[in-house]
Parts: sequence; C-alpha cells; structure tokens
Amino acid sequence: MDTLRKPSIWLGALVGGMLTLALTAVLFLADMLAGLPFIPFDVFDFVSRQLPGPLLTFGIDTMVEMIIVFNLGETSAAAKTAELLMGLGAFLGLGIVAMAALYALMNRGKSAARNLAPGLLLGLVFGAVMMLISAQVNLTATAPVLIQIIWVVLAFAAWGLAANWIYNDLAHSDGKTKTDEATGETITVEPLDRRQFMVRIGGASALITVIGAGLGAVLGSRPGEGQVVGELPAGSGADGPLPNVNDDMQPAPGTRPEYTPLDDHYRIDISSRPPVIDSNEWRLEVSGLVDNPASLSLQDLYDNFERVDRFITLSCISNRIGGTLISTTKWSGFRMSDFLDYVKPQASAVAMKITGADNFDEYVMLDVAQGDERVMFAYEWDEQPLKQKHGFPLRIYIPDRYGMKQPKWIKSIEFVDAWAEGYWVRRGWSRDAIVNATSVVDAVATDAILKDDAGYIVPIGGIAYSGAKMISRVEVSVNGGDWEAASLRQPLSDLTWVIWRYDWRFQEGDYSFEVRAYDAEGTLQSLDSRGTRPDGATGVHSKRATMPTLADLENPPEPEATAVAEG
Ligand SMILES: Nc1nc2c(c(=O)[nH]1)N[C@H]1C(S)=C(S)[C@@H](COP(=O)(O)O)O[C@H]1N2
Ligand SMILES: [Mo]
Repeated sequence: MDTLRKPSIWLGALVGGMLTLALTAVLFLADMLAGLPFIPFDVFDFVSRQLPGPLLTFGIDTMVEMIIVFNLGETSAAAKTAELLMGLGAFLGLGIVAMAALYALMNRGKSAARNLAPGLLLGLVFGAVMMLISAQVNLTATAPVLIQIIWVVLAFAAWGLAANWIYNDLAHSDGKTKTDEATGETITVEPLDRRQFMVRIGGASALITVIGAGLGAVLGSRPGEGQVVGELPAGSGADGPLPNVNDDMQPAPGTRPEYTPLDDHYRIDISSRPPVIDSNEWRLEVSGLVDNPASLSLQDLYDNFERVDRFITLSCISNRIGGTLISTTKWSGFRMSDFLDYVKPQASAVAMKITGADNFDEYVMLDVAQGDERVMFAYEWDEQPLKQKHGFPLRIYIPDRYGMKQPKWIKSIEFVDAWAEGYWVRRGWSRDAIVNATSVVDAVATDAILKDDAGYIVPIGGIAYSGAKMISRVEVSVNGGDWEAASLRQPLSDLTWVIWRYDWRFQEGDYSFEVRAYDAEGTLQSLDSRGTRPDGATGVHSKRATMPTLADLENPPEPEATAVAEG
C-alpha cells in the first residue's frame, strides 16, 4: 500500500506557476502559427471592459503616473507594454491560485486512488470559461471558431491533467512498493525525492516555455501591428514637401517634430492588441434611418468618394499638460458631406452610432457631422493605408474633438433618432470632448545657445494647439515676469498645432519658462490647473533650466566645445 504524503497548497501554487507559464507559451505559439486565441490578453481585456469607469481610469492614471515618474519612455507605447505585462501577470496569478485551490481540494479527499478526474474537470471548466471570454473580446484570432474551441478546451484540459498527474506523483512519491513480477515478492521502490521531481517538472515546464515563446517569436507569420491583411487599393504614395517648407522660422532645437514620424504617432485604444481585419472581407455597413443603406468595400470608398488630404493634429483627452499623447500626420480619405449625400439620412435621423471592430462605439450628432466641411473619414495616414493599430481600414475625423470621439476600425454606422453615451462617456468622460487650447515648452536649448553682437541667445520653443480654433499668439514669461510674444511658424494646416519659438537673451542662473496661447478669436487658453478627467487637462506648462556660466560659454570646457554654436 502506498504511503500518502499530501502535497501542500504551496506546492500546488508552484506547480500552477510552472504549468501556467508553459501553457502561456503554448497558447502564444498557437496564436502565432495558427491564429488561435491568446487567452491571457483576452482575460485582461474582458476584465477591463467590466471595470467601473472610475476604477478603470484610476488604474490607467496610476500606470501613466508610474511611466512618467520612472521615465519608462513614450507614454502610450509604455502604457501598452505595461498592459500586456499586467495581462500576462494576472493570467499567471490566476493559474497559481487555481492550482493551489486544486491541491487544497484534493488534499481533503481521503482516497489514495490515482484519480485524474479533479484536474481534468478543472481544466475543462477553465477551458470553457476562457473560450467564452475570448469569444466576447478577442479581435485577433483568425482560425475557424470550432478549431478555436477545441484547441482552447484541450489546452486547458492538458494543463489541468498535468497538475493532477504531478499531484499524484508527489502524493505517492515516498516509500512506493510494487510486486516483482518474476518472484511475486513485494519490493520497495526507491523513494523518488520530491525536490528532484519538482526540479524535473520545473525543467520540463521551462523547456516548453522557452521553446513555445521562442518559436512563436521566430516563426510568427501573423500580421504585426504595422501590417494589414488582404489586398489594398493603391495609396497615393505621394510624398511631397510639407505646405510650410518656405517658412524661415526654424523650431528651437529640441522641439518635437512638427510632422510626427508615423512610427512615433501616439496610440490609445481599449484592447491589448488591435483587431485583425481582412480588407477583402471588410465592409462598412450603413444602416438605420437612411434612404440608401449600404455595404461598402474599401475599394468602393476609394472609387465612390473624392479623395481629400488634411494635415491633422490628434490629441487624447488623457493627454496631460506637456504630455506626448498628441501627434500630427496627414490624413487621407473622403468628406463626411459626400458620404451623407450618398446614404441620404432621413429627416428623423439625429445622430450616427459608429462602431469599431473592437466594439468601441461613439455617437456623432448629425449637426456636428454637417457643421464643419472638414469632418472626414480616413483610410490613409501619411500616404499609406492606415496601420492596423491606427484603425485600418477606416476611421473618422471630427475637428476640435479629442480622440475619444473618433472611432478607429469602423465597421458600422447606424443612423439613429437620439444621441446616446459612447464607450468613454459611459465611463465618466466628457460628452462633447471639445479640445482645450494648450501650449507646451518642449525645449530650453541650453546646449544650442547662439551668439550675436549683444551676447548670447537661448532658443526656447514648443507647440501650441487648440483643436480647430487655431492659434493666433503665444507668449512666454520668464521667472514670472512679463508675458512676451513668441514667434510662430506657419502651421501645416488650420487643424494642426503651431510651432512657436522665443529667443531669450541669456543670463546666468536658474530660470522657469512659462507659456500660454491665444486662439484665432483672441481667447486666452485656460490658466486653471485642471486634470484630464472628465473634460481634458488645462493649465500653464513650464520648464526649468539652469544656464551655463558665462565663463563656460566664452571658454567652452574641452572637449564638449560644440555646445556653443555661432549665431
Ligand atoms: N475603435 C476604437 N476607436 C478608438 C479608440 C478605441 O479604443 N477603439 N480609442 C480612441 C481614443 S481614446 C483615441 S485618443 C484615438 C487614438 O488614435 P490613435 O491610437 O490612432 O492615435 O482613437 C480613438 N478611437
Ligand atoms: Mo484617448
């Protein structure tokens, strides 16, 4: 008879950790090779969809705070990475708790029978629940649904069975006996040392983890976030000079690029990974209160509507004063007015409910859609089809509104007779999300000080933006002194930010440079310091800098003598 030595729940947790890591790697490999769902991210997305608005916002705020405090890089990219890591961590935690619970439950059983039912049951239940969750939020799995179901349930069943099998071996690992077949005698088998056994299990899990994750990363043929699936209409490919090339005003060194390189455009959305959309299958479904309901392919959009290009600055309502959740690129697509002429809204239509492939939804009032000729749909950014993460194949642009009002990955537009709250409005954010004027000091260029006849000049510069209200004047105040006018570069369009520059007469010491801007109507930006929620941040941005000493400027210390440029 076996002697039973029940494995503790701590051993269960350890086994859970190892097996869940291995499961994660295998799920990842299957995702990369066969378009099967990657459950850890699905669980994370599912949970974040359920969280009450304030809690969700608090979580995002804390994360952004940490990214800024610990200087973890560009906010939106770092936030996405943090989310993915949190998703993986939470899934691992779930696996650990599940296995600890399994071991605790099994320890309550009296029988020493080598039963595999509890683990199998746990795996099947988990697999089924995970598949249900995935079915609701997964945007990237491309394998047939039946295959997805079979795969997920089997993978989790194997995970549960493995834990159960390890439990049995652990429980029976000491003083095992068996009957010698030749002699009929009962002999004692060498007790298998638990530690040794766990090391073996750990080694096997680690091997699976490394191989799964490694192969997945190397063999991954799945579209990356930069790629799109299916055939594409030819983009314009044009790459002409920017409209303001002839403006002599040069930004202060260190000012952010006026035209954001596409790879650096900020990105904010509600899913761990952007939806994978096949352009061959995608249709824009137009329904509801219209005379001409339609189902339009991407090619239809290129063919039916006149192309328009606009330089546009987009900002997230979560952008903090001086933050990086704001970028500028060239949007191409077609006018809202042409689209409305085509589908013919009925008299009773009041708003459009626009839904993305991620089920993000927003309501756009028809009077807003018709109130500005510049409202448009975009299928290209920077002369290329939209990147997957930026909303391929179609997104909307509404001037003077923050990004939360502007769905990406549009799949349907329903004309309805009443406005309702969209995704972020339901979570406590602004109903209208109108852009607040803001101005930012990007650079106090102490490493690019200029010399003129009167002495030295420190270039100071940055951006000013007020949605579609344009910027007429930017002012700088040094250490709380008078507000002095900065010079403005001609903007890329009436919908982009403006680059400003202020050449400050050098003085030794520590200084704080504040900036404020006026819109085209002469309205001063709000100077009240207010956080992002619910209506977007306001307040004055400033930057402190310590000037070099005059002696250092006149006799630059070797060998970094290049700091001073002759002006
Ligand atoms: N379908 C969909 N559209 C969306 C979002 C989203 O999560 N899903 N996020 C919105 C928000 S909050 C912003 S700020 C912009 C960001 O666009 P970008 O990521 O391309 O810069 O997209 C908007 N459109
Ligand atoms: Mo946003």
